[in-house]
Amino acid sequence: MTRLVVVSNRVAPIDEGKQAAGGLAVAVLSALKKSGGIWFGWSGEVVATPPGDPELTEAGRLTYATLHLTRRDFEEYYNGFANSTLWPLFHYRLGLTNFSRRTCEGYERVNALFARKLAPLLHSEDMIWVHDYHLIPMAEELRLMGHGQRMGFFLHTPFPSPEILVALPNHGKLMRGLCAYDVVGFHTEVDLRCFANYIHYEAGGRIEDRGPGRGIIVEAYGRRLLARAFPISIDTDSLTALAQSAANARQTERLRESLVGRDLIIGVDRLDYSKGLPQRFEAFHCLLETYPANRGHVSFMQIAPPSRTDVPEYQAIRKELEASSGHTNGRFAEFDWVPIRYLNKSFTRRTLAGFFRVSRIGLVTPLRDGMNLVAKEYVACQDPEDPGVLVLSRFAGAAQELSAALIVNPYDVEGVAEALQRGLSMPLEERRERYHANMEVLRTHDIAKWRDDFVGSLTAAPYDA
Ligand code: ADQ
Repeated sequence: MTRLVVVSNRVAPIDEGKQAAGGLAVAVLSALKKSGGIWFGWSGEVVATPPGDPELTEAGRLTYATLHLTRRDFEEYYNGFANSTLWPLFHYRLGLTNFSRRTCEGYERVNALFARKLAPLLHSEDMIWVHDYHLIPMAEELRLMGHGQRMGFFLHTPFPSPEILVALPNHGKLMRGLCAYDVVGFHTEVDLRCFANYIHYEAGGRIEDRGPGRGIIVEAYGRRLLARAFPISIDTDSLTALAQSAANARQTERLRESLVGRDLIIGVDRLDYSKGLPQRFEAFHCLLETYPANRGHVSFMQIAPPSRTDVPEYQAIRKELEASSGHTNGRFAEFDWVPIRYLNKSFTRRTLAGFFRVSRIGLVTPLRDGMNLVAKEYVACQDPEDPGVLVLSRFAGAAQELSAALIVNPYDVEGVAEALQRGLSMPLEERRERYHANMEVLRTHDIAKWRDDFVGSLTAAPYDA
């Protein structure tokens, strides 16, 4: 049987029992268990001397292969080109995009290193599935070494419009690398269109449309490949069951008691400038200013564990949010009510599921997001009898599917405040209708479908004329 080899910057926690394992880890693990295989990536450790062979850990039919990075590689590849160049650029934030040839070379060097360290572990019949913007050049590196296996790539971020992408000095080389795969997957049709436009207008390639939802065949840089939208999703049924079981858990009870009958608006995001948190805090401030009846009756809880703390832009946004929440709390708090509860920490999936269930509104307002799984998780965790309302940014990939949410423009702070007011006063019947419409989507498009669609497309490669 064909083995699957998954390559991602980080591998999921090897202890599968860990509740922190997210949707992606669950999907990849289930695919790997089905076919047996390898999960290859960075160990998360930074070391003084260049790494030797990957460390192998066996878990049934699955092998984890992890590699340490040197400080220089970590700075140039991870903090540098991946998170200070590609991440902001792919999220349409040209102003935050730093480019240097030094970090770009570091990125290419680590991709070549990953390919060299992976190569001895590969069999000729393997299928290789590479994840995310950190590792775009992997396939090209492997092909240069003579590997002819089927290789697929999935991009977890948005794919930017070509007008944005061409600001990257090495965009041509990066896109040539992307076309070394047999299958390239994006979250949405919008991302796919941006990619097709790049291929057509910038790379002078050919596009063949396979019909609605079936992707396009791309001919460019001397290669032929399938590019398609594969919207990632969640393990809907098990999350719904988890939320049900967490409905009366101790933490959920404690949260409910602390609210003393007030409504809760919840936000859960990695602390990242793409998530629109300053605008979101402002929108809540605006809600209290514009609709004073909410004062003392509605609280907003934002859970935002810090991420990428070595990158200066992430330190800056943290400071900004501390000031903003302090400002709103100073302006409106009463001796028995605090408007914003702002928490820089992580919770288990079960605790979050319980928190989602008691929240009247799930507020998900990224300025750009590939998909945004929190939006889907919030819906799946609701009580069908008394569901809350999802307020969702039009710039999250999830908005393409969850059209029964209240869709907002996160830059329009007053508009978001209006949507919050509408959500808070929405009649039960309308809440149920919207919930059922969104759940319909999540039941048919869950994480297993994402995995099967992608692996199925890769199995069908190559896409010869
Ligand atoms: P992220 O930018 O990390 O993912 P998201 O899709 O929302 O964003 O996934 C975050 C995950 O972490 C969710 O499962 C969420 O429940 C969990 N999480 C967040 N805060 C947490 C906390 N405090 N405690 C515990 N768990 C927490 C990237 C892209 C997205 C894309 C995903 C998957 O940026 O656009 O949807 O990958 O492809």
